[in-house]
Amino acid sequence: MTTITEKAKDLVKVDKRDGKLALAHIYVAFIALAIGGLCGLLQTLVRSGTFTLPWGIGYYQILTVHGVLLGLILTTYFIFGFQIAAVSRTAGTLTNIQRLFGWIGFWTMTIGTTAASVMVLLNEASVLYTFYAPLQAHWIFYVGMALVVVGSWIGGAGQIMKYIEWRKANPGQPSPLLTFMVVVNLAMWIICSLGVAVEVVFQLIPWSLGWVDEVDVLLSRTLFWYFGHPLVYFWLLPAYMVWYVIIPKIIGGKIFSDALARLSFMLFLLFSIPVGFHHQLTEPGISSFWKFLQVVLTLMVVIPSLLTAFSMFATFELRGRALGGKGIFGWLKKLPWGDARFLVPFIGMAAFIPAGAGGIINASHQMNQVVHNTIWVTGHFHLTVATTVVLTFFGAAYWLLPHLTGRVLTKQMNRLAIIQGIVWAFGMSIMSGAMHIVGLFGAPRRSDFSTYGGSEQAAEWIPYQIAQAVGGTILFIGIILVLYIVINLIWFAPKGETEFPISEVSEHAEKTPMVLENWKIWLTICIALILFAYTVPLIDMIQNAPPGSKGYKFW
Ligand code: HAS
Repeated sequence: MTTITEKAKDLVKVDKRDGKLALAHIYVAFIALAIGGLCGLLQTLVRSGTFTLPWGIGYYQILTVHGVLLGLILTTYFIFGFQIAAVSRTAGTLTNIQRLFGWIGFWTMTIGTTAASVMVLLNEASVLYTFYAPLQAHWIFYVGMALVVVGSWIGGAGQIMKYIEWRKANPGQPSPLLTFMVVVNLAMWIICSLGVAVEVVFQLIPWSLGWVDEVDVLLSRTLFWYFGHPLVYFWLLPAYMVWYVIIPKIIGGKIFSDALARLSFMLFLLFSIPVGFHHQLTEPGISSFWKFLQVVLTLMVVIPSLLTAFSMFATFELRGRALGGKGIFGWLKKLPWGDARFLVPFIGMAAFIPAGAGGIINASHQMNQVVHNTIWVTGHFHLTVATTVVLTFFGAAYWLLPHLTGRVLTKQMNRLAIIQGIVWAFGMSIMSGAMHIVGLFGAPRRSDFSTYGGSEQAAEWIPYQIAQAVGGTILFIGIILVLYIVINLIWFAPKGETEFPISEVSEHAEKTPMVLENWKIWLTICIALILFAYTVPLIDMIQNAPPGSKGYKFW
């Protein structure tokens, strides 16, 4: 009897109308993967020194397409698709108004994405994904990016409204864990994206339209990184949602601790925003005290990741031992290695161990002098976002897509997905490994192939750049494989029922204290920390502003 009830519970379906909204986002994400991934392959080929782009296409043009489509569009759209499905599955079907917000957000973001992408493709905005001033893009590019942010606010509001509705209907009870996590991620996103919105609307758009001649470069970068670092956690937290809530169910275990999961998310809300200066450690104009303070806060934001690592190890070990695993590592053998829904995200987790260590190196003020603006940093973010996060998203797509399309992942597709994960890990180890090593030899990031006037040092970098092209080519095979699986799951896989796995919390876990859901406390601390870390340096930057810069277009 219990089993039948359990089974029925497992097959709670996301409402079809919500599923359609989620799918619309996920389709755009995978289109971005196809185009952005192709540009990535071309970049590594160009940098190997053996390939020239045809038809006058510029290196920085494809680098911008790659960064914008993969770093900003693939991530944001997949996250929104996943979050909509997650809220609908755990807090209940969206109301018509909430869904309408979702659709308005989707179309606003999509109009913005199209406008920005067209300008990049026309070579009017080869400013890379950080769109650093004084490089100046066409104003339509900036308006497009602003629409993506505004659209995400509107779509996000729909998800938050569902959470508020749930809390009102269930006073005194902790909200469903997955919905709670979605709301933390959105709160962080909304607070941080205010920074980039101010930069784009008040600095970059008037400057690119010629209404003002000059831009304050330091201020614009500071506003960007106020947004840019929490942005990376906006990518990471949905991966953590999958690790905390979905993976335990897939392996047949339970969530180690609901309270610990919520605490770790709240710590991300507190510490992921007041840390942007760790991207500006080499910039003049910010005093070393404020840099030091933000470095300390950066090391605080490592703590919730360490909590997550602990929690995941505990979940795996408990399950492995329950299945009879003995000895120090015997439990590892008992995990379901043949299940792509587990293995692919697991590869992402394993990659996060060296990736996170690299992040701590970056954040350490002195060591940052060695790696800043070298291709080491590119190696770092290909391990974090392009492996840990993206492989978790792929692993999630292998059950989410068939759940939403009413199909099943066949044995053959599961096998192919496992091959895909292994191909990705192999290609990324070569590419990101070469980037890390040659970065330590001083090879710059954000740069086209050059022998730097026949310099001996630059000649030493070339073998590593060839290794990056080999790794990049293998990764591109990985992209073709994932796109093949995704197309199969959307249109061709056999019809059937696929579970949206949601784990239960372990019966040994402590009760979740309601203080973890007291937004007044957490938002107050969050805003206090931001004000503490940014007020004085921002006043200083504005009062003692260096001369502004005119716009440059080097392409
Ligand atoms: Fe970073 C630059 C510091 C995490 C992304 N980062 C970047 C850029 C990107 C990026 C895109 O302080 C480049 C921006 C640009 O274009 O200029 N980063 C950190 C730190 C962390 C960190 C301290 N970064 C991320 C994540 C990203 C990301 C996550 C994307 C998703 N990063 C920096 C700094 C820079 C930087 C400087 C500027 C560099 C410069 O000079 O320009 C931390 O959050 C990392 C903490 C993580 C850990 C790992 C915990 C491990 C876990 C896995 C457990 C595994 C299990 C599996 C359970 C401490 C949770 C079991 C495994 C078995 C093998 C059994």
